[in-house]
Amino acid sequence: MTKKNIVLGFALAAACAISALPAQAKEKLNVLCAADEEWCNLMKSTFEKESGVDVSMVRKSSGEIFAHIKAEARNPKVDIWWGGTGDPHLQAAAEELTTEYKSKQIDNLLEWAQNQAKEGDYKTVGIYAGALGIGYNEELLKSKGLPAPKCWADLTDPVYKGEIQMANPNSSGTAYTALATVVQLFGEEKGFEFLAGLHANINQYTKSGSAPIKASARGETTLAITFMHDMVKQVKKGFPIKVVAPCEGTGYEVGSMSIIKGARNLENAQKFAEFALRPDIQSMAEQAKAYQVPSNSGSTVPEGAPKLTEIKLINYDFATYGSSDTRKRLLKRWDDEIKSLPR
Ligand code: S7P
Repeated sequence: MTKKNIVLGFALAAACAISALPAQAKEKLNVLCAADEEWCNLMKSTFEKESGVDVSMVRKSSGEIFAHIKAEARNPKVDIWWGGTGDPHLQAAAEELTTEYKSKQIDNLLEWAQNQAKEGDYKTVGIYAGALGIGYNEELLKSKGLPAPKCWADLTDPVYKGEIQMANPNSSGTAYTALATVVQLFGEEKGFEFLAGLHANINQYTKSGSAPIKASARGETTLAITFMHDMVKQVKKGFPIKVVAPCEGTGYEVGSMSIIKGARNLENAQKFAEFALRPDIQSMAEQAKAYQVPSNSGSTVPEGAPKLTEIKLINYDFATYGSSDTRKRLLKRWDDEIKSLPR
């Protein structure tokens, strides 16, 4: 055997040995996302490109995510919960389902986002805000000869029988915000009387909070109760949707993010949390047609986002309505006294 052949033989053996080694495992992150699918996907692809981390992202509604992480609490597979209304994030914090993480950017966040973090002992943080409203398809409303609603109270008028859609507050954070809003506006007894009147006019309780305004845009329901920014999305798409800020005042959400207690990919979850709070990343929301108000004071507010300072907002009590006891009790009462009523 020549010297050249021996060298070649060694090189070949080394190459075989290297190819037999297991491929370096890719860094991973498991995210549950409660914002609209388009925004979830943009966050996933941008983070993957920037970090090289392999992201598995699943979209679910806020109440469903809460139930998911609670069911998995002993053996969590999710690392971070991004988006969705703040109340179930606060409930998760109180039930120790999520873990403390104080972002380096906390001082750059607007007051409502910092308050959310303080309220949840830094086991959650605000990432955006948006107000609840009434939306309707102007063409459909006109063709049916229906009056334009201005107030929550209008929605119990029998002229709207079968014309209104909202989500189920058990699965949807949007609909829980609606439930908590009317209870805060009218008091619990009167709030439930209103919900019973509203129920008589509901054509469907959907699973996802933004589904009713999408249905209204398609002409499948005349009116919808959703966040106003979800209505703006349909307006921007060219649908004849009218956005109404109810005359009595309305509730709002502090969309939040929480790292799951026992996250297997904790470092990557923290990396994602910092990424999601950055102004350049929050300013990308408009690309995904998301019109919430971002939480970082340096972020650009999307063109057309409902101006929270111009809407009559209630002083939404996040501590009470995000607490385990109140959320569980109100949902049970809604199931027992409203959902079961005939329509
Ligand atoms: O579409 C965006 C948005 O309205 O969806 C979130 C919502 O909680 C998720 O939908 P569900 O009502 O189905 O839970 C909001 O946080 C967000 O603004």
